[in-house]
Amino acid sequence: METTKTKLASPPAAADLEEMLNSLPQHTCSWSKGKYTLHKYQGFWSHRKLLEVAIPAQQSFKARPGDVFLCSYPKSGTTWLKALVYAIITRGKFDKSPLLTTLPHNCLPFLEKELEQIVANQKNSCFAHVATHLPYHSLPESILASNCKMVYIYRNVKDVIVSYYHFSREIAKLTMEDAPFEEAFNEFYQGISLYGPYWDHILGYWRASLERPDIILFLKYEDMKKDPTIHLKRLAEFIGYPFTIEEEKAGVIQSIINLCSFENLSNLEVNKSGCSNGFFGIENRLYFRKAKEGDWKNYFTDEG
Ligand code: PAP
Repeated sequence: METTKTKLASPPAAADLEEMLNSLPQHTCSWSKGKYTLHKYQGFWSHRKLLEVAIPAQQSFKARPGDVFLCSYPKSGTTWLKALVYAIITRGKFDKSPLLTTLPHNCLPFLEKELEQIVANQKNSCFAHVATHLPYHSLPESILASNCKMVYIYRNVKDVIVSYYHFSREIAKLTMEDAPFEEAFNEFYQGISLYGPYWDHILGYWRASLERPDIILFLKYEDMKKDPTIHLKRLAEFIGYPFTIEEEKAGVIQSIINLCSFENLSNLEVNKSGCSNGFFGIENRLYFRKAKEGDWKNYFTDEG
């Protein structure tokens, strides 16, 4: 795994950041008709716009003990995890939950996009719940130094590839005919994908979790689908918001599961027709495609 860090002593000035970004290796994905370019930084691939925030975050972000980080490789269940965590920490008013009118991504901030908002929120609130796709080795050092808890969600890699293919193809506004799946698969397999290589990403967190099981919780998308109750209880307990017996009896767990289910969220007007993830102008519906385990079978050959 290539993890050589480009060390900066302090947050880079805009011109230095620009120069550094210009010097990074670039790759325009072959399936994308020139529309999807990734930059390689500290051994992983990302969009320039995300790096423009991630790099200063690495240098200046001061995590506090008690902050919780929701970590994932893209398309592994981030939207669901964000919705669940938000519903856990704001439980009590399900019929008026902001999740009914707001994209889950806008309920909890994302480190590589909303750094300024996160820092501003630190002045008002006790603890933050922040999402990130950064690999473990590239997290801001304060997250590790403060022993912040991390929840890592992962998913069958073949379904991740299919989900990633459709998401990035739609962002590039290409049809399936114009963006051959086989080419996207080959690049992913070679490690060239957003926040890829995939295996470096998952292994980085996995190895760290073996050393620090008390601060990193691994959740598997498919297990959560199969038995959401048990995993929601683990999640709530881990992030410091355990359910009381009274809450369990009152059906709070089931209410959260229902509120955050794909069926519920994907049918909300905001998630069907909104376009509120301003950073890239991504339509909300793109975060809610099928949510089926094993969709890869429709794309892979027997050898795949
Ligand atoms: P992101 O990394 O861009 O935020 P992420 O949420 O991790 O994406 O992954 C999107 C996948 O989660 C989609 O899978 P699919 O392409 O195979 O359909 C999406 O449908 C699925 N998803 C979104 N919301 C939910 C949910 N509430 N429950 C289960 N799966 C969901």
